[in-house]
Amino acid sequence: MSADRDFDVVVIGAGAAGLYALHRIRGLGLSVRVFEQGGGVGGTWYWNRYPGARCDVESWDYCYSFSEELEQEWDWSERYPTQAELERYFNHVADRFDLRRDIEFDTRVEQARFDESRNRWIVRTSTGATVSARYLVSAAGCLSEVHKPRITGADTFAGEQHHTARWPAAGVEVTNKRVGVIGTGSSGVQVIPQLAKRAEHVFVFQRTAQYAVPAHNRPLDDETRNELKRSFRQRQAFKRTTRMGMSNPPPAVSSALEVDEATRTDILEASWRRGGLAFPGTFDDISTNAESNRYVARFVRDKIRARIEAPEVADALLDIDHAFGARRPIVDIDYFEAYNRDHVTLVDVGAAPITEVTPRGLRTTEGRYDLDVLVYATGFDGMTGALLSMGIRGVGGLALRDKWADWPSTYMGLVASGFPNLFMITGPGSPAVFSNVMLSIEQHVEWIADCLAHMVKHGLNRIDANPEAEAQWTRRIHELAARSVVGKTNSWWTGANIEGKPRGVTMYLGGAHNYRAACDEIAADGYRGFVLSR
Ligand code: NA7
Repeated sequence: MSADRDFDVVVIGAGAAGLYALHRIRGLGLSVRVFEQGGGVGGTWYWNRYPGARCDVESWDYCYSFSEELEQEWDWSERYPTQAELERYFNHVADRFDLRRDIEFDTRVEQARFDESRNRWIVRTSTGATVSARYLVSAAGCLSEVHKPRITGADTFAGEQHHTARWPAAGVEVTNKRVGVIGTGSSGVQVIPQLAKRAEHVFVFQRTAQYAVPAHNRPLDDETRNELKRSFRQRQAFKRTTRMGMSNPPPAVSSALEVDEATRTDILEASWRRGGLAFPGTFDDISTNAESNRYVARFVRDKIRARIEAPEVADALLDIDHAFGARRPIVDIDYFEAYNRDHVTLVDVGAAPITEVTPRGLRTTEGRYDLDVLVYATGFDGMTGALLSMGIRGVGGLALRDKWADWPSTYMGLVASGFPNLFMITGPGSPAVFSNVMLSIEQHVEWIADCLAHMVKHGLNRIDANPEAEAQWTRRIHELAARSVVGKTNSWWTGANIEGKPRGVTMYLGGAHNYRAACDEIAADGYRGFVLSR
């Protein structure tokens, strides 16, 4: 395969990671090409256009920190930014840093093969083009490969059907329609109350009951915005010292067990009033101490129960079979209240599974539901799905899919041995989604850019991971996961939602601050654990 064009670096994806990678790597004086399968920038925030779609990390944390000017000139309108606002933000970033001229939209990377004789990646795209690059940087995202379960008869449905992550830009008319929603993860929890505002009837097909924490969303006033701008540097510095990379205050006490019942309840009440993703960090030991976890889980259930009028509906919504935090916490806005409306029906498909989709609707083992619109809020093939969809082949023609058949091992989540010059941004083996992903993206991009600068400076052309260092790092990932409740149940966090996928937590759970320090140390130590050569 000969290349039509040659670049120093090809970046896959023009979401948050790809945009910053382009900006930063271009700043090194290297030639960069970005391929983006969507028609615009923003990644997750380009695709997830369903009603109610918004980030559940606060706007002041879910943004870049590399440019103080950018932060000072941009005004967030709410505590949690909507999809539309985030899409505007990423478009603003693309324009402000003049990024579009190096991005090819509507172009998917279909194959990438490492040419060992030249130490270059040969990349083939969906437009039929073949390009070569010294380095390939995957900014393909942790939650971008859509998961739509195979249900018998799915194609026979006569109404409209949409996945939340492929929602039409023109919207979907649900007024006076019977709508079915499969899935009650973060996407389902956001879309259901919105659909309920207009639909004639909403049937929610819930397989697994889940905890959720209230968002307490609010508009941001000028005073708050000015204060956020004033404290920019201080907050950025603080975030880098925390486990999750967010500017939430640290817990008042570390263990739920070190205080008496009344104090514990007061602390939980205060944290609940604040809401959002800070709640799982109310105490340090929620994810590692079963007793602390039980207290918190009971508190959350009681809070949720108080929001639901019908006891039998509350029972079904609270029939939760896992510890608090074992799955990705959900942040809700008016979700449970939706069930207090007569035209919203919860269908327990854990007890009576979906058997088929018919032209008229959906069948379970116990009932039939006539529908006009069917919504799949069924999530993603997380962490590795996008990377594995691309036909990546490394040294000796080894497919990444084969290397990762049993486990997606990497060194530091950055490079997988046998796949030289391929960097992953928030790849498996890094904190990735178990942290403020915007901050983790910046950390990876900056580390990668520094590494590229080092390679150029020293006339080096090839970087691979040492297999022994990779094996050791992978053991560390497993050890940390074994100590935590995180992932102690089926969900996308453990790959359990995808048939045939290896099971287990692939994220580094040791804290984003510790991970950052480890990456910096490795670089300072001459890229220990990596093999750099000409
Ligand atoms: P999630 O969290 O993976 O949720 C997917 C939902 O779809 C979940 O409730 C699943 O039930 C349900 N699902 C999937 N397949 C089926 C079938 N076959 N039958 C019934 N129900 C099914 O995806 P989201 O998009 O909501 O959120 C992903 C992340 O985005 C989120 O964690 C945040 O980080 C942002 P299950 O629980 O597997 O029984």
